[in-house]
Amino acid sequence: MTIYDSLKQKKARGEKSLAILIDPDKMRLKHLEQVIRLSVDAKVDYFFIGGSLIVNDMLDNVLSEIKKACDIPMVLFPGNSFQLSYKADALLFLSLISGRNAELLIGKHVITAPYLKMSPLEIISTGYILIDGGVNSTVQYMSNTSPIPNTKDDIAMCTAMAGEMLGLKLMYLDAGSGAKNPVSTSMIENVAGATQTPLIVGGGIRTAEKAYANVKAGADLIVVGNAIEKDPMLIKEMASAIHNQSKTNIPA
Ligand code: 1GP
Repeated sequence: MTIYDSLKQKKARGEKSLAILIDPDKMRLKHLEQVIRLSVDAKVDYFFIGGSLIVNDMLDNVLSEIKKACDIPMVLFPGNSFQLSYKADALLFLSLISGRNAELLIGKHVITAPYLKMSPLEIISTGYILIDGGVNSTVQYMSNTSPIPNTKDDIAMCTAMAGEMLGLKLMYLDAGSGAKNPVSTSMIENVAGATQTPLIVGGGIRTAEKAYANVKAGADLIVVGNAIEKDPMLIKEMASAIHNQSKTNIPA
């Protein structure tokens, strides 16, 4: 079964998923081993691999390490068109629909399409919606776009609706890595209520409580990066809160 089909099936069954975001530049291999081990134990659903800017050439190494150690699917979440590796299982083909930078809406896609067509990767078209996270994020700077203000639920909702009508298969609400303010539950509720595509939410999620609130509000897949890099022991409680959709599993 494809990763996209599994996401749709889980959505239909009301099951929620956790993806751990691994920035190949930031993660040391020793630390990676620990993150993989804890992720397998906690039944983490996906690894997302990517960063806004990758300076060191560690992408292939990181993918090989993960593949050697476990079966958790690896999804490329590319910050740019150079972040491509056939060692992954799938790629989020991101269109930055919150922005008005034609290159990131369609331009880069035209250039990469023939390479992706030849690749064994599962390509998942994704409406990437950047929300103001209260800090100037790397994505904001690199993409030269303005994020949607975090109180403007209606803009996020209409953007996701348009993305779905254009045929994008997933929506990703992202406050940006290291966001001070993660995406609000009211925005998640509004977007989830107006669209049928699986909904990914990430950026600045630091606690199991927030992850739980997000899935209750309608997010299907929660992405956590920074918080796990700082404290890999969080993986277990995040996964438990998301999979069980229960506050009782969140340690006090
Ligand atoms: C960023 O959604 C991801 O694109 C994850 O953000 O690193 O803040 O968890 P964090």
